[in-house]
Amino acid sequence: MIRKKSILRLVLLSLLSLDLSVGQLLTEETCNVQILVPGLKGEPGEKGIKGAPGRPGRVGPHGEDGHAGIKGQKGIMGRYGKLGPSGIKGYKGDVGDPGPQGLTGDPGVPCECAPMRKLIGEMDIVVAQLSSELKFIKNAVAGIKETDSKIYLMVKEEKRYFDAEAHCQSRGGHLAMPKDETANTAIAAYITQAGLSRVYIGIHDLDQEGVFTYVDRSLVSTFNKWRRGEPNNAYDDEDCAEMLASGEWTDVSCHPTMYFVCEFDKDSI
Ligand SMILES: [Ca+2]
Ligand SMILES: [Ca+2]
Repeated sequence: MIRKKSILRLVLLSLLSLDLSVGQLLTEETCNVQILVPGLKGEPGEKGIKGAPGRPGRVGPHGEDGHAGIKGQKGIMGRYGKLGPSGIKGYKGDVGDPGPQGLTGDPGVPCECAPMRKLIGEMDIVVAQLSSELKFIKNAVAGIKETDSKIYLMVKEEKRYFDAEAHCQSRGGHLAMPKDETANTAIAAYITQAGLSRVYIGIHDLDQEGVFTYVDRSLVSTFNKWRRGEPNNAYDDEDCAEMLASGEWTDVSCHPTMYFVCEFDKDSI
């Protein structure tokens, strides 16, 4: 009986203690909810295994230009190229030395020389006639012009004014001095027939600007053929004169070279 009571007491005490423990636990749980405290730092973990290779990175910026490389060695000679075009024909060479004398030929056959001589004589006459006619034609083409008192000669050599006058004087004349309509017309026709457009004539104002004289120093007074607007002493440098194919005169510079016409007095020839 006593033993049963003891057991019951123990049970009751256990229940009481259990109840008391639950009450304490609830009280403690209430406190734990309101106050959170971090735990202590854990121990370091073990080293992980090596990861898989990463993705390729982005393309980097353009690098700097490299330095020139070292010159390579000379290559082997290439194949011959195609034949080029023919060059310009060279100059004719000097005449070579005379060769050795040839062998003596066979004797000739005797001929009737008289007819041959006659034929050669006749040919000489024809050649002489042709030469005479050729001279006449030359004179007619290159020829001279003349008036009653003057002979005019076209000189187809380009010269400056002073050289032209010197050329005429060296032949006993002067540059042409058209002092009347007849002379002027003859010279103008000469220019036209020669296929030229202008020639120097013997008129200038070298002694006094604006006062034109012929090369024999006689004054250009009553007769003149100045073109309209001439003489104008253009660029302050026109002291000589030319005649155009139309027969008109213009004052021009003395420096350019051109053809010219000389005149000669018939009386002095
Ligand atoms: Ca002048
Ligand atoms: Ca002029």
